[in-house]
Amino acid sequence: MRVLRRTLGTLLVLGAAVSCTAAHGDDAKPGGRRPAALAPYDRLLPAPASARAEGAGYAFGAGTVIRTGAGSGEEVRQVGELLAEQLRGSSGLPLPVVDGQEGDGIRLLLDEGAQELGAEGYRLRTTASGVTLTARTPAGLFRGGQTLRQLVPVRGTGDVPGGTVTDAPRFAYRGAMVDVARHFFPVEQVKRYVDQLAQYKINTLHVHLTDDQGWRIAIDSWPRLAEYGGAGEVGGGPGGHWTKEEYRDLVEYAARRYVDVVPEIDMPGHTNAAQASYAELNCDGKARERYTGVKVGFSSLCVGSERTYEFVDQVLGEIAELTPGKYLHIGGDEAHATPADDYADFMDRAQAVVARHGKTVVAWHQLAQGRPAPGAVIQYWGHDRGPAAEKAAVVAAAKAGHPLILSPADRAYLDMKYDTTTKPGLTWAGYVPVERSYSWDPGNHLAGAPESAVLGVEAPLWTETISERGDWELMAFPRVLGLAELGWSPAGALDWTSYRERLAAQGPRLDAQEINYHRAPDVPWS
Ligand code: TNX
Repeated sequence: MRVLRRTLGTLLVLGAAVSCTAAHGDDAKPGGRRPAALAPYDRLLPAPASARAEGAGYAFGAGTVIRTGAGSGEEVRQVGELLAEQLRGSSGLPLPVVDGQEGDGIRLLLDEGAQELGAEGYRLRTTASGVTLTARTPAGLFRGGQTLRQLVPVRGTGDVPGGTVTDAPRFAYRGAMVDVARHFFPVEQVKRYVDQLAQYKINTLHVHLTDDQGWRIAIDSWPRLAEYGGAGEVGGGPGGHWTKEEYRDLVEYAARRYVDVVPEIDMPGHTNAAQASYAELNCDGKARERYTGVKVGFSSLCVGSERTYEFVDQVLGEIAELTPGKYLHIGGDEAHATPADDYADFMDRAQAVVARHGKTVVAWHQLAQGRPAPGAVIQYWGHDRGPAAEKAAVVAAAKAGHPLILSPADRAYLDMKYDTTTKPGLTWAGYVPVERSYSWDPGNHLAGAPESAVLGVEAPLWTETISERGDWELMAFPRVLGLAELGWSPAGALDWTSYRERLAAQGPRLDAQEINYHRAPDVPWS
């Protein structure tokens, strides 16, 4: 990847310089200048590693077909079908998917020898005869297809301008998290989010499936978890849970979009819903009441009881069985009701269970103050004013070889209010306007942690104050697009002045998709 970055760097101006066509007109409007319309290759979001407009364009219209190479296999065909479906939605064109590369149109070409493109990179070349997408993997073709969607008109048909994009991600892990425990949401809503995210090249969906207020996934060996522990939520609503069928369907839906689902079972704290479902999970043998408030840190599994570890093993076993991806998130945050020694002992055993089920542990950064197992991934959710000791432990873990996922709460937390006027949301990490959520570099954010330890970024959406889709989207959009760019684009492309104009250019696309986004005053929406 580094080699590619260097190669691409010499090939062309990186994103920051790409917006050279953006004249900064002075026709002022509140909150910013109105940007002149950006040319298509200048407004891509996330900014690609390199993009150059040149030569004649391709007329995307009634005659356009999508060509998947004969013999390139079923998966490429599926990528072609999905791209066709997406482009039909905006253009109304028929866009048949056909075999064979000969002829005009949109061509999907698998080139396994294109090492420089890596696991998700692609090249997109537009000439008068069509658009050719080349990648080493089907995932790369899918990512390139999402770029193409930004080069065609938001609605209808028109020219794709001539040019070349050569692109690959800076970080392997580009995630978003949803908390379906504080408020329950059906799988359909999560699928909608997957579509919204995948178009900006996010490749991981972390689902926070359990917490004090609800257990949202069916577990065959412990059925009351979902049946009883899932039947409630913050504020006293009915809650709900996903069946295994629904969960598998979500995993497959996401996989078709090259989005990996990472399930989280939060332990040993945040477990009241489980402790309400089964008396035997409590040290005093008494089932807890279900909880509909928003406090944290009051619950704990019974660390000294062997029954607890049977529970952990059976639950994680069933979750591992539902998970094709390699990561399993075991929480580990805010276990204030678990003494520190017990916490470390519990996490040792929970991590061993994950390994036994063939998965790699992800945990919130409190694990760094316990004993992270070799290879365990640490998810940092601290903030600028957070305790130095916590940061030091995370930095030490990074230096010892633990990969980091960065979700700094005062930048990446989508449940923080934008400003004083935001209705939903919390403020414990401060207000997070769009500029603040974008303006940091994951490569050097945590002083002392080497960039090589950074696996990527993730934007969590906690739902204590969010119970419907409109608020979910309002909090996520547009900030999650900035996180997508921080995860994908080269460091040299990260620039607020350029970004805000490219973000503004996404407005009509978000409108067309009926996404309820925050019209942030720091962005010059047209
Ligand atoms: C902290 S982030 C939590 C969550 C809350 C969130 C609200 C983390 C690992 N723990 O339990 O929902 O703050 O912003």
